[in-house]
Amino acid sequence: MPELTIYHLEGRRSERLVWLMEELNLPYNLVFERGSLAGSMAKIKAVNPDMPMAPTVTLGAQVLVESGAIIELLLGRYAPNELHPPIDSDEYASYLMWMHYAEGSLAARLIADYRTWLKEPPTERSRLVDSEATVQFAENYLAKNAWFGGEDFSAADIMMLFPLTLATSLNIVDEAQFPKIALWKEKAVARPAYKRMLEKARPDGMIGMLPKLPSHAPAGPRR
Ligand SMILES: N[C@@H](CCC(=O)N[C@@H](CS)C(=O)NCC(=O)O)C(=O)O
Repeated sequence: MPELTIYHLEGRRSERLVWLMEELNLPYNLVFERGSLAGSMAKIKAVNPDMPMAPTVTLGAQVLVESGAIIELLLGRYAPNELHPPIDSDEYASYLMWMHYAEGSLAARLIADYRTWLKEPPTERSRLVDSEATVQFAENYLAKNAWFGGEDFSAADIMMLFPLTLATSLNIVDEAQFPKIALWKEKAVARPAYKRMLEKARPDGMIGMLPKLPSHAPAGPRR
């Protein structure tokens, strides 16, 4: 495996890559400036001026972004039988759906609602699929499955933890409405590899938290 370096912002999506490498027991370098998101971002910009995002990783000479794509690449090349259900199973289809749902639908809608509601608190639910609907979809799956890849922990759980934590910690949705997600989070963060990730990648706890929303959209059926 070529040398892998993870350029990281504390408490942000780059934790996914650190967690993955800890689960797989594979080697990596971790680059960030402890306690300074701006300092860490300067390091990211130095290697990735075109698209300065966390995670940015270098794999050999290649510079890459998009956590989900990087995870799929690393598993496919260096750990083909780990952290996903068998490819010919129904669970694999669900696993792949959640791998992409995490950023494609969930994070995208959470962040869109957060930015809008920060300026103007919502008084009614959207007619379109909104944050609450995207989180409810995950809650419904966890009512029937232990993990986002079915029976066993998988990389889909690594992808889903960041947006589902964002959803409740920023008060984009009401935490009390999603008990299955709350239980799943407890199991995920109890994993030894997650704890090792925290020690290395978030040594001082969460820094630079965005402000919580004063209120989320009222619950209930959409018009
Ligand atoms: N879809 C990307 C999102 C990456 C992303 O937006 N990362 C945030 C940190 S969690 C970031 O770098 N934000 C900096 C900015 O938006 O300027 C992924 O999953 O890697």
